[in-house]
This record gives sequence, C-alpha cells and structure tokens, in this order.
Amino acid sequence: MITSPSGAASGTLPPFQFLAAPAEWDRIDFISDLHLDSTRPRTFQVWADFVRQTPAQALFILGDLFEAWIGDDVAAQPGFAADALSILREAAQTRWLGFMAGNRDFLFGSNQSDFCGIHFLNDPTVISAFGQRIMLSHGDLLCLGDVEYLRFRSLVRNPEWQSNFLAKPLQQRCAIAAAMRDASREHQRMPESWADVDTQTALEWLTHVQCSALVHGHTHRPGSEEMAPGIWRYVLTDWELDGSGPLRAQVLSLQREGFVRLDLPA
Ligand SMILES: [Mn+2]
Repeated sequence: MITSPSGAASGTLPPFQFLAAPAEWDRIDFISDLHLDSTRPRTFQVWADFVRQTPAQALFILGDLFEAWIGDDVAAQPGFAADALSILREAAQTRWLGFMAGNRDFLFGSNQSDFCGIHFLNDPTVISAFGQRIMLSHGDLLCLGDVEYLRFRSLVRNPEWQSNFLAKPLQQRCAIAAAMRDASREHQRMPESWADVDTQTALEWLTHVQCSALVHGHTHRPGSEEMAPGIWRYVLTDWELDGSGPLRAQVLSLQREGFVRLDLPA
C-alpha cells in the first residue's frame, strides 16, 4: 500500500489521508458497525470466521467494530476484548487491515502506535483502487444535523480529554461509558430518526479530492444511491445475528468489476 501524507485542511475541509491499492490486489472488503461485545456471541463468531476466510487482500473496518472500547488495557486480561484482538492480530499477518474509528471505539489502539499490525486510518481517507477514487468515512462527521452529538464528538476526540479518561481506573471508565450509552439509548432506538449524511457537504469533500464514490457506515441505513451524476454513495449495514430483529451481516466488496454486497450466512 502506497501512502502519501495527509492533505492540509483548507477552510471547512477535513485533512484527508490518501492510499493507493497495489496492482496485485483484486478485492477490498469494507465492514462497519458490528458493535461487537461479549453479549453477542453469534455476531462475533460470524465476524471472526469472515475475517479469517475472506479472500480479499485488504479489509477496511470503518468504525464501530466494538460496542464500546474504554482503553487498550481491557484486552490485557482474558475475555472478549483479548479474543477480538487476537483475531485482528492474526488477520493483519495475512492481509492489509485498516481500522477507522467510529463513535463507539475511538479509543481503540490509542495507547499503542503499532497495534498488532493494524493500519489506523484518518477519517476521511481516500483510496485509489481499480481505476476509481473512493472516499471512506465512518460517517458521523458528515451527519451535520446531529449538532449535540458533534459537540460531544469534538470533546471526546480531544487528546487531553482522552488522556484524562484513560488515566482513570478501569471500573470508573466502565461506569462513564455505561452512562454515555444510557444517554444515547433513546436516540439509538429509532435509527430512522437519526441524522443522515449531509449531501451537499459530502459532495464538496468528494469533489475536492476527485472521488466518484463515498463508502460509510454509522447510520445503520444500508443502501446505494447516486448522489449526483456519476457520484455514488454506499452505506454499510450494521451487523445483528443475536437479537430478535432481522438478521444481517453484510460485507461491501470492491472488486475489479465494481462494488458488490455479500450477505454472510447467519
Ligand atoms: Mn457509529
């Protein structure tokens, strides 16, 4: 993977990271919003099997892999987090593995610069692959209607807030994370009422970096849409294989012929 330094922010544009897929790649997979935790063993298992078995040369995880991540030290003791980490570590040895932070797991890897060979991605990142330029984002940064959340986001993405939080004892961090989740539970219950990506801003970013596609998650409203002539957005699904609602576990795969959605067997 050829990497160039982040572009500087100009005006309201965020800094972009640029990647170029090596010529020998022919498949890149994208997933997000798995919200893995110890209470959802079937989702975890299907994810683990997928990560081990996908023939893709690269896997991009675009945020909210974990329901919550309160510090890398949780993986120091045996349990769910340690198991997840060992699967990621194993995967990073056989394929290019990229991780972009979501609103639930933005502290993942924050204590370590080289975390099991995972490549940490800027949000947004641009990848050139198979003759296309594609912008990747978790999506929360573009949901401009979610004013209250964006204020919260800029607080918790502040390095000083993060180092203060990470310095607290594990039990206290658990309690804070639980309180945060409770506060957003009502919000979470009705995904159809969540803010969506602001089309005009997304198009401005896409035009600036000359991309013809946007891939994002976060909204839990999967779909493919032509935002403007020749410019498409692909919204990833969240994963749910343990709950009572409709079961879903889908991978968006970019191959030489274009994007395809692959439903994993539940
Ligand atoms: Mn999210």
